[in-house]
Amino acid sequence: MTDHTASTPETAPPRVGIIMGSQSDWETMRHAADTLAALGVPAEVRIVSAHRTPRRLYEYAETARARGLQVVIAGAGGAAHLPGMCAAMTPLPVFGVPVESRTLKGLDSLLSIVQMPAGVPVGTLAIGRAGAVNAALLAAAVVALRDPAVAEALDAWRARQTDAVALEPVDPPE
Ligand code: RP5
Repeated sequence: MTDHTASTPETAPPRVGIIMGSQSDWETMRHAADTLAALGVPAEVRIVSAHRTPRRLYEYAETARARGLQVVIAGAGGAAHLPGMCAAMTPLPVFGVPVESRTLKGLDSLLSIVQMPAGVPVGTLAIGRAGAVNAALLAAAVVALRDPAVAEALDAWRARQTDAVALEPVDPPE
C-alpha cells in the first residue's frame, strides 16, 4: 500500500544535500534541485567549496548523516575535488556532477570526479545539465527505497517521460 503521508519538500527535513563549489555552479545544479522538487524529495542546497571553504566542507560532510541526509549530490568544475573530499568524510552515497568549465568544457571536471582511487567511491554523472538531472533521479531512487511516495513519484516521472516521446519525428520550423 502506498504511504501518502510521506513528507513534502516544504515542511520535511532534507533527505538529499545538494552542494556546489561556487555560485557559478548553480546554473547547472539548479536542475538537480528542480528535479528533486518535482519528485517531492526534500533537499537542501548549499555552496561548499573544497578549496575556498574547506572547514565548511568538513563540517557539512561530517554531520550529513546525523542530520538525516541519505544522499549527497556534489557539483563542481575544473579541479573538482568537492565530491571526492565529501565522499572521504561521509559514509553516505555521493553523486558527483561535473560542471562544464569555460576552458576545457568540463572534461577537467569529469576526470577530476570520476578518477577516484579504489576505496572512496563517487558515483559520477555526465557533464552539465544531464548529469545534474540524473544525479537527482539517482538520489530519488535511493530515497525511494524507504519512501513509497517517492517511489511512486519516480514511476510517474518515468511514465510521463515515456508518454512524451513521439512515435515519428517532425520537421523543425523553417
Ligand atoms: C570550482 O571552480 C567551482 O565548482 C566552479 O565550477 C569553478 C569556478 O568557480 P568560480 O571561479 O566561478 O567561483 O571550485
